[in-house]
Formats: sequence, C-alpha cells, structure tokens
Amino acid sequence: LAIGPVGAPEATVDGFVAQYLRNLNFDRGVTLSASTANDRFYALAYTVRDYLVARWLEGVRRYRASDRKAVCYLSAEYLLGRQLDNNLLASGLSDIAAEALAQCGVDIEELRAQEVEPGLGNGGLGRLAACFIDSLATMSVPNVGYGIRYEYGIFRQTFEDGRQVEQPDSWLELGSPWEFPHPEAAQTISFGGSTEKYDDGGVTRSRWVPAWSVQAVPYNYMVPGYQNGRVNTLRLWSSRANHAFDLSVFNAGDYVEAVRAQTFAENISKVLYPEDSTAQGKELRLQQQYFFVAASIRDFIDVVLPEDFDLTRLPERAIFQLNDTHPVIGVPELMRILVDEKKMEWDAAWAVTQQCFAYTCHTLLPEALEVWPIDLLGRLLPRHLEIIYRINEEFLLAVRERFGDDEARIRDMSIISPDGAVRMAFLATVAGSKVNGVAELHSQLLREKVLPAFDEFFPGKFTNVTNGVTPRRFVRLANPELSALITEAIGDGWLTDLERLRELEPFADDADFRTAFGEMKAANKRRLAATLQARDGLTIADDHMLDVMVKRLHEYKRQMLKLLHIVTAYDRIVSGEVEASSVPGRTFVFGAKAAPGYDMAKRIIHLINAVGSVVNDDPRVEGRLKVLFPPNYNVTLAERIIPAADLSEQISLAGKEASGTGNMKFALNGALTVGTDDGANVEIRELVGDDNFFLFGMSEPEVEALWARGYTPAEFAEKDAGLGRALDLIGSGAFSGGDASVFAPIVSNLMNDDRFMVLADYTSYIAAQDRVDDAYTDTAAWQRSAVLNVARSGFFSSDRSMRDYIDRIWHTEPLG
Ligand code: 26W
Repeated sequence: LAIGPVGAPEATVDGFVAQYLRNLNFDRGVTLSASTANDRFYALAYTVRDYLVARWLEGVRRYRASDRKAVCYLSAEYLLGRQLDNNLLASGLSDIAAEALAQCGVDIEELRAQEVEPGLGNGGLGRLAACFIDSLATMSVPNVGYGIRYEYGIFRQTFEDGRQVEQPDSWLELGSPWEFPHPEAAQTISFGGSTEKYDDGGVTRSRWVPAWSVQAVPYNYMVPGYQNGRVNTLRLWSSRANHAFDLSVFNAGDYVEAVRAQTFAENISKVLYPEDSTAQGKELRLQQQYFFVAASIRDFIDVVLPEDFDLTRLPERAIFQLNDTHPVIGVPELMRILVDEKKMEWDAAWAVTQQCFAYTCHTLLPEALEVWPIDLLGRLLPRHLEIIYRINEEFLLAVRERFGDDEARIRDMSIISPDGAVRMAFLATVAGSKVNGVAELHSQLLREKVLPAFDEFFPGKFTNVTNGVTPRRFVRLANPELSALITEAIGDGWLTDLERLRELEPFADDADFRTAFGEMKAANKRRLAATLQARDGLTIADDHMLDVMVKRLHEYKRQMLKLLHIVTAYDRIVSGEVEASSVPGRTFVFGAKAAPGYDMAKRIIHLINAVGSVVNDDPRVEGRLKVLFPPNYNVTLAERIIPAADLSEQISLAGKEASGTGNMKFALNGALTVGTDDGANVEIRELVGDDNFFLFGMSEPEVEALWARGYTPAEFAEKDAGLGRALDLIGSGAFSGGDASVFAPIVSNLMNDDRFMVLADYTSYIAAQDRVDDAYTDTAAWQRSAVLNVARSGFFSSDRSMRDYIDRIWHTEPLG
C-alpha cells in the first residue's frame, strides 16, 4: 500500500480536463452543464491544488527528515491577493489550464473574476509578508508563515457623496478553495487568571493558572515556489470556543446567556484591525496577538519538530522573525514555555530565546509604536507580565553595570515606560538577535533617532534589509506584455535573478525596443481602462499621461500635496494663466483607504472626490485634466493600475516613510518616479540615476533644520501665490458647492499646524511637476528613462531581500 503522497494528475491537457471534470463531479457534486461560475472556479482551483499537493507533502516529509533551520515568519497580516494565476504560474500549468478549459468550453476569464482576494492585511507590511513567503518558496528555503485567519479582512471601501463608507469584507462567504482546515489539530490557548508559586521537589517555581481558554484551529495554505517543485506552508489560525468552555466564568446561572458568551471565543479572529499607523491599546488586539503567536510557537515545537527535541538546541532549528512589534508577546511566551513548562534555568532559556527571535521595525512614527498598559497586560497575561518584569530587571542591571547609575538613561531604556506601559519595540530590541529597518535611510534613522541608546548598548545588533517585491506577481503576472518584451530581449532566467534586468540597458537606446515598450504601456492603459469602465464606469483618455498615487491615506504620505498640484493645474487653466489646449493631458489616479476612525484622512478622501467632480466636469478644462478615484484599492486593482502608470507619486515628508514598496513596483513596471528623498526612494534614485527620477522637496536633515528654526506654514502660503490661490479655492468652498465649512478644517490644519510640511514642499513639488510635463513631451527620452528604470531596479526583488535576511540575520540554508 502506498503511504507516501499519491502522484499528481498527468500534466497534459487531457490529464487536466479529466481532473477538472472529476473535481466538478466529486467535489462540487455538479455536472459541467449544471454548474455555476463558482462551481467552475472551485473545480479549477481544486485542480491546480491537486497538482501542487504531492510536492507539498513530499516537501514537508523531506523537511522533517532533515535537521534544517526553518524561518518561522510571525506576521499579524498577509495581504495575499488572488491565488489562482499565481498558483498556475508557479506550477507551470498556465497554458495547459487555458487549453483544457477552452476544450471544456469554459471561459477562464469569468472564473478569474470569481476569486475574492483574501485581504488579510492593511497595506505595506502585510503585502511585504506575502512577497517574502513567495520568495522563500522560490528559493527553496524552509519557511512557515504564521498568522491569523481573519473572518473579515480589510473593509471594502465605497463612496457615498464622495465620502468613504466601510463595508465588511466577507471574503469567506463562498468559502475559499485554497485552504486546508485542521480542526483536529487545534491548540488550546489560555488567557487571564493568576500566577502562583509552587514547590517542585524542593525547587520553588512559578506557574500560570489561566482563567479561560479558546481553541486555535490551523488552516493551511500552499505557498508554491516559482516552477521549482517546492511548496511551503502558510498556517493561519482561527479561533473557536472550547468544548469545555468554562461557562461560569462569564455568567453563573444564566445558561442561555452563558452559551451566547461562547461567541466571545470566536471574536478573537473575527476581524482585522484597520488602523495601520496608530496603536490603540485595544484588549482584543492583544488577544489576537497572543492567540496567534502562542499557537504558532507551540505548533513549531510540538508539531513540526521531532518529539522530545532538546530545546536548548532550538536556535539550530528555528528563527522567529517578528514582523513589527505585533508578535512580540512571543518573547515572554517562549520564556514561559522554556522556564515554567520545560523547567529550564532562566539564563539558559534567555540564551535560547535571544537567538530565536529577530525583529523588523516598519515605522518611524511615534504614534505607531505599540505600548501595552501593564494593567491590561497583567489582566490578560499575568505570567507574561512577570516575565517581562524580570527581563527588564536583568537588562537594566546590565545597563547599570556598563554605564553606572545614570537614572535618566535607565528611564529612557526601561522596557516599562514611566507611565506604566510595556514598550514592545524595546522588548523586541532587547530580546532579538538582530533588529532591522526596511530601507537604508530608515535603518539609519532607527539607530540614530528612535533607539540610539540601544544601538550603543548592543553593538552589531542593528542592521538594514531593504524591502523588495516579488517579480512573479508584480511583473510576470501583472504585466505579461512587459515580461514578454524582456524575455525576447534578454532571454529567460530574469524572473528568479532580477539583477539580470541590467542586460536591458542597451535596449534603452534601441528605437524599436522603445516603440514596443510604448505599445506595451498603451496596451496596459487600455486594459486598465476596460477594468475601470466595467468596475466603476470610469473612462481614461488614450493620449493622457497616467499619474498615479496609490497607498493608504495618511497625512505623512501627503495625498494633500498631490491634491494641491491638481488644484493649481486647474486654477492655471480657469484663471486664464494658461490655455487649456496647451496643457498636456494628464489623468490622476488615486487609490487609498483611510482608517475608519481617522477623521482627517477621511476628509481628504472626500476632498479628492470633490476636486475630481469639479475638475472633470468643468468645460473650460477641455478634458485636459482628469481625476479618477476608483474605490476599494486592493492587490487585484494594483495589479491592473501599476503596469499602466507613467508617473509614480512617492511624495512623503522625508524621514516618515520607512521604505515604501509600491515605489519599487512602479519602477519595475517602467513608471518614472516623482519623489522625495525618503525611504527606499533614496535607493531607487541612486540606482536609476538622477536623470531618470524627479526629485523634489527637503531632505530629512533639512526637515529637522526647519523644525529647529521654527516652522510657520502660513508664511509659505504668503510667499507662493499659486499655493495661496489653491488653498483659497479649497477653503472657500469652490469644491463643496460654496459651503466653505466642509474643507475649511483641512486648510486650517495646513495653515496652522501642517505636521508633515506640505506647504514647505509645495513650491519644489510644482517645479518638479513642471519638469515632468516638459519631459513627457519628448516621448523618446521619456521611454528611454522608463526602460532604464526597469533595467536598474532588479535590486528590488524580494528574492534579494531574502538573501540579505539569510546572510545578515537568519543564517539558514535552502533545502536542496
Ligand atoms: C499598531 C498599529 C500599527 C499597525 C501597523 C502600526 C504600524 C503598522 C505597520 C507597521 C504599518 C506599515 O504597514 N508600515 C509599512 O511597512 C512597509 C513594509 O516594510 C513599508 O514599506 C512602509 O514604508 C511602512 O509604512
């Protein structure tokens, strides 16, 4: 009897057809003629799955038989995007599947459209995690991605009268064909209660006596490498009520009320928090964090590692990478397991823990740094709080040994803040073997501005790994025309060795290649136009430059600066300063969700829509300027927008955007960047060259100097007449039917506060945009720059990021 994996179906059109029809019949219980589009999509997904499963199971078996170290990526977010095309590409089945479905008379486009993307992340951090696990699989590095299977992902955005309205994202309504649930393998995750000391054969030990618990049910997802036969695992946890749920804890006596309280357990993985830059200190969020991290660590120790594994050797087998501070509660959890459960000495356990964790910081905004009030943490995880106190005590003792009783320093470095909260970034830094930022500038600012005392105390701990993006999804799948052009020019191999794009450089001076490149952009614009027409009834003029700003709505990213440019361009026409007919046609595309509780961000969304309605409908503009804001920007829409873009807007205030990853996707798809010297823009500009990048605005040191001198935004509005007029137009109600009160708060915020120095960078930004207009009129020169952007952006592959993590942090090896 075969006990290994059953072989995959035959990789031929006939084999695919047979398996497809079998799945329709046996898994969906329908015939082809009676099937719905959802049935047909499911059967297709199952068929692709069937080809991957044997490799997956074989890979798991081989990993277990080896003694390799695995990367356990701990992330509260994975913004995966649709899986169908990615899995077809990875398994090399794209053509076979297309042919097989055609033979069955099934429209594959219709099936593609059926798939709902799992939006289990907010933005950059979650999408980065998805790129990283793609690269690890492609590089055959053993990896388990651990996270949360939110029942509701990032909200669906709609607009009502131009205002953002949030709808629940019920992505699981029709189920998901890609997941493998394992309720039988559920873990028990405990909360609350108290701690106690007990006598353990003469040794006094501590233990946790929790008050309540829930079940963590694993759902496995395949993460296939690109055509390398390797499939890793993404394991997302879903919360369930316990069988032995202690009803009395919630409600003594009232049975019905108590059973109802079981839904409490299901709440933990119910919904993704939609704030992506302000830590709110919500208890449920801490529950989510502990829930998935405790389940993941236990899973790796109890399920993945062999039975009775000697945990002093855990660092040889596992590195837990902390994707920001969200999983940092894993540090005291591992200590608790080692000390309380495995009865290891504190020092030995601490040595193991320190080697097993590494921490990536993704922000510089102080309001995004997580802190948990000690009363909340102590109520939910009392033993963990004790362990954190002890870690802090020993750490501060070491600080005193080194620097003497420098109380100011001690206060500044204490994991427990003076106002009684646990500073999670400090805990991660003390515990982690390495701490990294996500772009050169960010890592430098992290060391110099955010954690300088820690950098001094832990020499060599801080490092940089510049972010990257997967070229499989963001070039090959999103831009098949460009991919074909590249392969035609330099052969294949570049998709897994992206530096080879350098070989394209000579083609920048090849007129035929540039023409083909221009045709590729035009085709992508038409494809985007068709998508936006069908999705939102929007139109794009063929001859317009596409100027794109897509990212979360945040004041630091400065969508307002983009808007001031649009209002200025509009004002120049309607005031008669320029002839409409002389203005180069531009379509401005926005995509942005605002955190539901972030009032200013929502007001800016309203203003973008309001400016759009006025500008788009004003006959004096003669259609030269258009503003499009398709709602619900997500990975699926990004894959359409980015390949069509001519101009990429990366205009954050210098020193605020940790890295950015959209900036990389645009450059790789041949858009030119207008950007500040911020995040990874710095590295993009260095690589593509000053001539192929529109730099503007203050540098980070200049920003600091202006703050130090004293920043008075109103002065900038007085100095630049164009800026004054743009602000007047917005503030006077020109975009709100004469009602000045609607957008006055935005204007007064800019005039009086302007934390992100929009007004200070306005003049320089407008000048850069005038240079853009000029440059775009020279088609050959523009396309030359665009080709050079592609050729010189190979560095931004997430494969390179993974190599850097491996060399600088993980020291793992691929499983041959
Ligand atoms: C606790 C609230 C909260 C939630 C999420 C605070 C901060 C976050 C994330 C760290 C925000 C985030 O997504 N940061 C982005 O990470 C990307 C990947 O490294 C970077 O490219 C972006 O510059 C950074 O804003």
